Amino acid sequence: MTSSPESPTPDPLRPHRRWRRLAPAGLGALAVIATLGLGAPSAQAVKPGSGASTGTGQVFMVNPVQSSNDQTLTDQRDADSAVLPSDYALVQLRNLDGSGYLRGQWATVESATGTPAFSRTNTFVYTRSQDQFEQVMGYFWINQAQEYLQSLGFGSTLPGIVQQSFPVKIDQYGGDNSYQTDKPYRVRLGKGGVDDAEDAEVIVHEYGHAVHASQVPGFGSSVEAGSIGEAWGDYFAVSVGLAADAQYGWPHPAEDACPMDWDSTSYTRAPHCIRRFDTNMTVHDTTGEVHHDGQIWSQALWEIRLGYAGLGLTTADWDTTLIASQFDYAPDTTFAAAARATWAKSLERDGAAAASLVRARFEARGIAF
Ligand SMILES: [Ca+2]
Ligand SMILES: [Ca+2]
Ligand SMILES: [Ca+2]
Ligand SMILES: [Zn+2]
Repeated sequence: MTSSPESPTPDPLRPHRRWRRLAPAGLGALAVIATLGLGAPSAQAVKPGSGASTGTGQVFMVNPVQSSNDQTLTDQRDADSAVLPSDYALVQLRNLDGSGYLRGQWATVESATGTPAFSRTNTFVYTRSQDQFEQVMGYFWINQAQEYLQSLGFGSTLPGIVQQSFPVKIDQYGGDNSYQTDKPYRVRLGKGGVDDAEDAEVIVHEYGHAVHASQVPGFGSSVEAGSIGEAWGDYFAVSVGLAADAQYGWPHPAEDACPMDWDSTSYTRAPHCIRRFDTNMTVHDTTGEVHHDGQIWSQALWEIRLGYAGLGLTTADWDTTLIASQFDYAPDTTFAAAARATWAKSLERDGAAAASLVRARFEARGIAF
């Protein structure tokens, strides 16, 4: 469906309000935009952009399966009716550059599908059938992931990670598979099945690859390093989503340890998770396929997260330690070498009990060092 960026969408900040916009003194007739009888003003040529760094967007609360635990939801060819109004939330958009487009300090949306979203009031409220909805998801969730890293100290007390505006391209390309390329940094989000950018865990997974590439240029040049990359992307996606659920008070009745609950409705049986953190696979179960083998690593990451809570530490403590340790991974690391680096960082930052937990959870996966 086509839509102009601002017209058919109700403006949540000004419900039911109709007004005549008057020209600033001296600008003359060109700047008079009469909107009487219409919901919102049309584009104004004289003063593009809002000049403001914050705005309002409508997004999914990670994804509609995570926020509802309705495992019967399906794409229905991108129909608005496939989800409920309660699956959406209005959020503040931050760090915008004031251009009126979804561009900012940490994310730049470069959509190849649909008109680029634009608002002079930085108000970006769309529903899933509109291409601009995915643009808003891309902007919000990349910024959210970067803010999460910063909340842990990366960029202040610890080295910064992906210290640039990250290009997010939403493509029509066919396969149901997003990917990230690190030269130049960019994530492409496809539109196979459920549109990839309708699931925050797809977006943040891809950004997770950029995190590794930023920490260790060229990371992922062995099968085990590539598997760690996929595992980290899944873990980071879930962790950022759960942190957002806590930050905004969003419901998350679905299973926590489940990446991409919504995107995977197109290709999994319920409960829908693209991969799992409880396969109990060990290094004896590797196939050489990085997404498959990554589930060995991601299970350890998840179990350490749970174990930290039992030690009176927080998920933020674990995520900080894990991410800090990733600076010490070689581009072609082995599971064992990376596990040892993670153990050493946990000993340094969180003490002996945490370090022995880290060692035990990796050993349970057959990763000994
Ligand atoms: Ca869509
Ligand atoms: Ca998809
Ligand atoms: Ca999830
Ligand atoms: Zn990946």
